[in-house]
This record gives sequence, C-alpha cells and structure tokens, in this order.
Amino acid sequence: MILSDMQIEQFREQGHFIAEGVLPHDVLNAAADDFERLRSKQDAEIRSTGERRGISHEGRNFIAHLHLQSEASSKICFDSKLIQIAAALMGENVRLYWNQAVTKAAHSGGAFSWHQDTGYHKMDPLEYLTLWIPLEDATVENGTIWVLSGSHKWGLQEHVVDDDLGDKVGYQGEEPGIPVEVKKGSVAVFSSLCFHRSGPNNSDKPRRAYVVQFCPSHAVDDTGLKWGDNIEVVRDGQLVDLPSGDWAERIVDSRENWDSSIIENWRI
Ligand SMILES: O=C(O)CCC(=O)C(=O)O
Repeated sequence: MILSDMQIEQFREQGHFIAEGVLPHDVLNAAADDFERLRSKQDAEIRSTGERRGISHEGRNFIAHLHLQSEASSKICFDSKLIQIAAALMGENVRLYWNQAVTKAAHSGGAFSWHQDTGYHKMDPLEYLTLWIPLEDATVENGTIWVLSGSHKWGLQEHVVDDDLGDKVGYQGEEPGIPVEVKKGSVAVFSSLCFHRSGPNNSDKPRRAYVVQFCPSHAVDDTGLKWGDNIEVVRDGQLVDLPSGDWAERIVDSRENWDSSIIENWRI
C-alpha cells in the first residue's frame, strides 16, 4: 500500500497531505533543465508580444503538456509511484488529466491567486487529483503553495477572472490559509476542489514546481469531452503498460473522444 490509512483519511477530511520521499533528486534535476529551456522560450515569446500568455507572465510561467516536450518530465508524470497514489485516491480507472510546469523567477515570480483546480475547467465528476511536485525545497520564502484546509467540502465555487493577471479567483475571503512547505523529492497531494494559492518568490533562486493531475478515466467536461491529456494509466486497478520506445511517440495513440487542439494550443 503506497499510502497510509492516515494519509487517506487526511485527504478525505482536509483535502490535502504530503507524501514524503517519493521521487529521486536526479530525476527532478533532469526535469529542471527542461523547465528552464521551455521557460526561457516562453519568456522570449511573452517579451516579443508584450502581453501575458493566458496566466503566464514573464517570471511566472505555466507550461502545459510537458510529457510531450520533455522526456525527463514524462518520466515523472508516468512514474509508477505517482500513479499508485492516484489509484489509491481516484479508484480503479484513472487517466492523466493534465500536467504543467509552474516556474517563478528569483525575486520577480509573482503570487498565484486562490482557486480550485476544477475552477479552471469544470469536469464531471468535479473532483480529480493534483500532485504538486517541487523541483527544489518549496518554502514560504520562495513561493510555496498555501491551502484552505477542508475547503474541498465546499463544492465548486464561482471563479472570476482577474483581468490583469488572467488568474481565475474563487476565494476573496480573509483566511490566509496554511503554508505547505514541501521538501525536494516529496509531493503535495490535494483534491482539485481544495482551495490553494501560491506566494511570490522572494528568494534569490528560481522556484519550479511540476503539477501532475489525474482523474477518474470516465471524467468528461460539460461538452462530453475527455478533456485534457487523456492518457489512461490505471485500468481495472492495474497499471497500464505504457508503450515503450520513443517517449514522444508512445503518447500518440488512438485516443477517442479527445480534442488534440487542446494540446496544440498550449504547446510551446
Ligand atoms: O505552483 C504554483 O505556484 C501554483 C500552481 C497551482 O496552483 C496550479 O497549477 O493549480
């Protein structure tokens, strides 16, 4: 059993917990190099247009579908331990829903507003799973995440777009939340309905995190689409054997009920 009863209980009651010592440092270091490469490409694009790209700003970058753009990242998002965590919490049939880098530059990487992940794209069922994986120790100083413990029980709240930032904001209350400091190699696990935000990076080093999300395989959005990355990873309680061979080709399969433009629109 990959998770303890206590962790599962904490997930059900509080909507979040930390899984310690899940990923080796060398794998995270390799991904960090790719994050930097993609981040500088995205920053150059943002500078050339002079406009934010969705919720990405220079110094606060979101880079989606890393499994298509970085072999090192694909090793993390299809890591069997992560998939087992997802299976323990999401059930017998699980698919990769989304994966993205979130990078904050030293001193200038800004905060990210309170939201529920489901607030960004509504799914049915509403709840899926977010694994937040820092590539270095994540602290209050360098802009770790904060959560509103227990807020996954509030149901999906209305989110309003902040026109300056592009962020969807779902909580305007006074609660500061609690900081979740996560050691390199460990993973913050939370419900997509658990409100979270992240602080600015006030440190003199970049803060990079990899967000990997899994949902029940049957989850669809309100157009009936298996929205997102849509790669089956657990079927009837068994880990799906991902085809071996070239990492970029193995994800190009015959996915049904899926819109490839979702990925094309986000790819860098
Ligand atoms: O890494 C961060 O700063 C926050 C990322 C986040 O909240 C998200 O991707 O939903």
